Amino acid sequence: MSKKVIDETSKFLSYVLRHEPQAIGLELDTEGWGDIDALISGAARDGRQLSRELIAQVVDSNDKKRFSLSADGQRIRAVQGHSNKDVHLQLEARQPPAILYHGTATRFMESINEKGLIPGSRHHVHLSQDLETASAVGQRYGKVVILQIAAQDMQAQGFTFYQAENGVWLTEQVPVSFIKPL
Ligand code: HQG
Repeated sequence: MSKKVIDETSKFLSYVLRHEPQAIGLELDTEGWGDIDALISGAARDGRQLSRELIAQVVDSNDKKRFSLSADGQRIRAVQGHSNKDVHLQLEARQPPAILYHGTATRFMESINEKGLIPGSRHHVHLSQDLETASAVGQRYGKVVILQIAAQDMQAQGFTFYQAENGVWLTEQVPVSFIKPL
């Protein structure tokens, strides 16, 4: 399958599995799992040709491991990034490294300096362990600023951290006092 088809399918799967399953009449359970046959038939009604092979290829080749398959191979979910209100991943709290990074754009800094980091439409604020990822995330929105987050200090103050299956760190919000531009 061409890279173009794989990339387009990955974007489509992100859209339905994170945000709008109802757009193709797909039901997700609270853990975000959707039935692959229902996904394929829902997508077909929307004029999009998927197959189990294509889906498996997207899951395997995905640079950020955005999706996972159930052990029986019948279901698929996005591992982070959700905004859908019916999905509530039961993630285990984990101890974060001392510092985590968040890449954002300069134009958001005035508001971030006032309110801290907030999740926006997603369920969590997304943080990464490495600068490269943070930089790539920030670039999507404009001129990049990398923020250092004092994650262990936050945890000591009672904030909870989670790690998605693909390594992305998640927390509900980051108050201004724990944020320092790199
Ligand atoms: C910003 C991608 C103003 C925040 C990435 C970000 C990630 C504020 C934007 C995942 C703010 C939200 C998530 C405040 C935060 N005022 N702006 N108080 N607080 N923001 O896309 O973190 O490639 O929802 O800095 O890799 O950029 O799609 O979050 O710029 O893991 O798999 O509001 O999405 O993954 O944007 O990215 P997003 P994000 P995928």
